[in-house]
Amino acid sequence: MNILSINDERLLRHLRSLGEIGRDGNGRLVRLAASDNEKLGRDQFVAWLVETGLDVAIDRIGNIFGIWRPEGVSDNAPLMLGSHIDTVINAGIYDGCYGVISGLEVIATLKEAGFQPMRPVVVAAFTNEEGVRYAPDMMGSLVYAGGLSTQDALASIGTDGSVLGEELARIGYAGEHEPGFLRPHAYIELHIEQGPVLEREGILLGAVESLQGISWQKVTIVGDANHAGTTPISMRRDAGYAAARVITFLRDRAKASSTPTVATVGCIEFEPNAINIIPSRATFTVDLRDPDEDRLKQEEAVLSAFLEMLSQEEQVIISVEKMARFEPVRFDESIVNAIENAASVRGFAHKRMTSGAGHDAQMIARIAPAAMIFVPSKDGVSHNPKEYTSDQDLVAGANILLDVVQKIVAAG
Ligand code: HGY
Ligand code: MN
Ligand code: MN
Repeated sequence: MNILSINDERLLRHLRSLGEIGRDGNGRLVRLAASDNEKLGRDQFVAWLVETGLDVAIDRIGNIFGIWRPEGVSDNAPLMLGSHIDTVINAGIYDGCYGVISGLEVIATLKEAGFQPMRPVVVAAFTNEEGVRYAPDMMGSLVYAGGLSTQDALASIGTDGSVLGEELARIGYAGEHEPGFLRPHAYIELHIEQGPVLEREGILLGAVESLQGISWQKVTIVGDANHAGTTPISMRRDAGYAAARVITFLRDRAKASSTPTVATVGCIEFEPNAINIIPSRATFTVDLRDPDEDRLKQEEAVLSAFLEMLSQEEQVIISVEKMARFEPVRFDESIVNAIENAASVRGFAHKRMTSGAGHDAQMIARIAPAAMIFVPSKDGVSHNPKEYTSDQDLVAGANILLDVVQKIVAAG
């Protein structure tokens, strides 16, 4: 059977070249949603879409779509591929970009081979998947799936005080299409695993069948500023110390647990943030995740009870703001099967997995059958410039995406 393969050199060249776009003065890759740096990445992606002969559409939340509409099938619901090209701070070059570039590469390969799909094929780059500048994460795909109104999303205030809608307009990506304007027949996202499982088990492909629940909260603790030298410990209302107790409580609880629950405090700020003043205010984020919804709910309740106790004990005022909350998602069994079969045909070792990270697929799964394909991450590292996946694994993953796409669009 003649098995098509993607153009390895073009895939890797596009990936590397996008990885060089949006580096700051220290050489760190920082393409935060709707920033000038991200605009540069968006512009490059759109240029590649045009080069590939695709129609380009941008919706009101700035999601970018490259659409291949072969003659005679353009009215059928499209198969959608994609991911995101915004990054975290000091990012690697594969997170998100690999799925977008591979989706483009699969379409280019099929077009060059004269393949005749029974439906259009679209590659999407969703806005603000990372949620670093504007919460929640996976925002563009969440809006696309109807989980957040376009208006509310555009009104989001960033960590830098900017307004998302104004930023999208400023960088020229406030599109005119209504989010959701293309109802996908199915959605497939190729992504690096960003965890240690595949590498540790020596397996090349992950057929991702589910994705864990995510809870993001912002906690504010208010105490009293006072002199670091003259104030006896017994008289302190120390917001900084109280925050430290929360961080260690979360870590100790997750560490002691036999469940896959994870807890992370990624951002923290003290006020007035001076060496010789007891902090009057501590603001920090809590990221809780668990594949089981009931357990995740329980972890949220346990944290809330701990904060209640802490506010009494330390005589501080504690308030919590919900930033994002997504339940665990199960992906489409038939697509997961197709991924496993494609891996078997190519003789690639594969396993079913749950994703620890959030992805656009978990949002698009609300409006269409969806699933993901993972390839290994070296040392399980991601959200870090050391993020790395071998060229061989990158190409293998893109070829599996190509095989699954052909299977899905060959049928009516
Ligand atoms: O938070 C996440 O899991 C994703 O990287 N946005
Ligand atoms: Mn990602
Ligand atoms: Mn990420």
